[in-house]
Amino acid sequence: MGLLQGKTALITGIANKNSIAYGIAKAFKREGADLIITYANEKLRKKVEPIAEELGAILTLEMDVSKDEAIDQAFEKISQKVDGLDIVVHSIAFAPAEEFKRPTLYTSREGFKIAMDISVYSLIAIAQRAIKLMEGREGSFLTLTYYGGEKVVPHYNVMGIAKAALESAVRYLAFDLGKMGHRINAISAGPVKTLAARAISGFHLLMKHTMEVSPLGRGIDIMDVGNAAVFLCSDWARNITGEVLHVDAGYHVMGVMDKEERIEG
Ligand code: 0WD
Repeated sequence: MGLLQGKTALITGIANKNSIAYGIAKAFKREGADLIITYANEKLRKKVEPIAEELGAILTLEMDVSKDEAIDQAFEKISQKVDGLDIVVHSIAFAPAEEFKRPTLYTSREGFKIAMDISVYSLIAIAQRAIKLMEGREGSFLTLTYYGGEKVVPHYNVMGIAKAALESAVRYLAFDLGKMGHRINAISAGPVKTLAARAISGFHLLMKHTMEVSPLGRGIDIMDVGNAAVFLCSDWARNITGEVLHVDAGYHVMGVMDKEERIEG
């Protein structure tokens, strides 16, 4: 029997088969979960519908998290389809491309607002609706973050600020959701080549550097994240909440980064 047998999971943030959320959905499916898959807009529909079909999703629908009414409408449709929800995966982030091209010092007010709204507030907005479908269950929320929220990663800029806020939101929400018996955690994933990652200048150098200096000396893939997500959203993790789990081949434990040392040692 799969680790998520009998659970219904809402998965956001699949843009294509490179998306981290796709790895999570695949792993969830393997473990027996029923999947509800959302896509951001009409443009992504054509890409996401065949993926959802391949995964045997029980419902596939649009949910643009920048609008409260759109989130309400999506949850209305979800509540018509299922009795309840056990798992919600928030795998969404966005900042205007210009914000990755100039120093953080010159972040625009609008760019800051958009990054925080789509990448952080959306988690809170989704949680507000999802808890209504989690009554009587031990629900589990999961979001995706990156090391750039803890330390300076050149070019990550306003998204680093947003990830720091997101990780803090996970802790505050853990407190509120815990009273209802629900959990929330984050996975801090190492760099993965996705659509969102392409917006960040020098991303390939970042990937190379991470692979060279991380303790395991390799990169990660979306199934690494998917498998960790299965654990965090399963009953095996029922006393883990407010946590940020790094799936990064150990990169975050390094202080001095000397690739020669790792290779020769
Ligand atoms: O190296 C990486 N790729 C890492 C990504 C390392 C560590 C963390 N992450 C995080 C990202 O910051 C994000 O929170 O993982 C999450 C998923 O990102 P991803 O899988 O790297 O990127 P992608 O495949 O592009 O999926 C992100 C999706 C959007 O894709 P596009 O590229 O179309 O912006 O977020 C969704 C959308 O599907 N999204 C929205 N969904 C609903 N409403 C919205 C929106 N308004 N905006 C973006």
